[in-house]
Amino acid sequence: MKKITALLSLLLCFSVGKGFADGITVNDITFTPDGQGELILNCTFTQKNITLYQFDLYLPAGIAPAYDEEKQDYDYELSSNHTSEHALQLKDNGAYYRIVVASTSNQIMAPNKGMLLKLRLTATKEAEGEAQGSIKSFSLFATDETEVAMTDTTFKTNVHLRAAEDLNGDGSVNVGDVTTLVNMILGKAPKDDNADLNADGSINVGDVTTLVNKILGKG
Ligand SMILES: [Ca+2]
Ligand SMILES: [Ca+2]
Repeated sequence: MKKITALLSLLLCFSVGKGFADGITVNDITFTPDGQGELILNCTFTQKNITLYQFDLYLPAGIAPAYDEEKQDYDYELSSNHTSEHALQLKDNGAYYRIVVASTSNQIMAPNKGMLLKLRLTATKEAEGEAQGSIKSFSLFATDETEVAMTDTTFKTNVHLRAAEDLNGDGSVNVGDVTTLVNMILGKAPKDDNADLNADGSINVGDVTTLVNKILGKG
């Protein structure tokens, strides 16, 4: 028992003594039925005087960074350790997205631990199921031009989009969706653009027929 305790304290000393290595981790992403997901990068940076970082983001087919039409920019959040001078630049290079977070005036980002970056993603039908993405060539740079490279890392993506006919969003297509559709037609429920199931531009009894046929396996 003493030996085990001694061994445990030795291990503890070792892990404490090792300190924090610079590194990044990334979450696996489960998308909502509407195809929304969030890539969250967490980090431990002990390197001082960091002004910028860059990496290449490889996403499975059918998944892309979300674009916010209102902001006229990609939909992302930087950690509170960034100054207001820091901004994200994203370039679609075909096989991957190169992402650079830099300050326009070489502002230092405080040494950082925890959430570094949140990037919102959207998934289409093409991405349905499980796949893998990766982050490669992650480097951060300090004011003295020191470059610290991070180990490449991977993450899983899980996409299960809602069927067009699943109007009440409960994961299955059945008579419950007919009730939702009829309520939309009667104005008792807000109309959903997805409810135009026969794609004729209006939501009416024709869509009920299409939905019932689908439930009966005729659609
Ligand atoms: Ca349903
Ligand atoms: Ca219709």
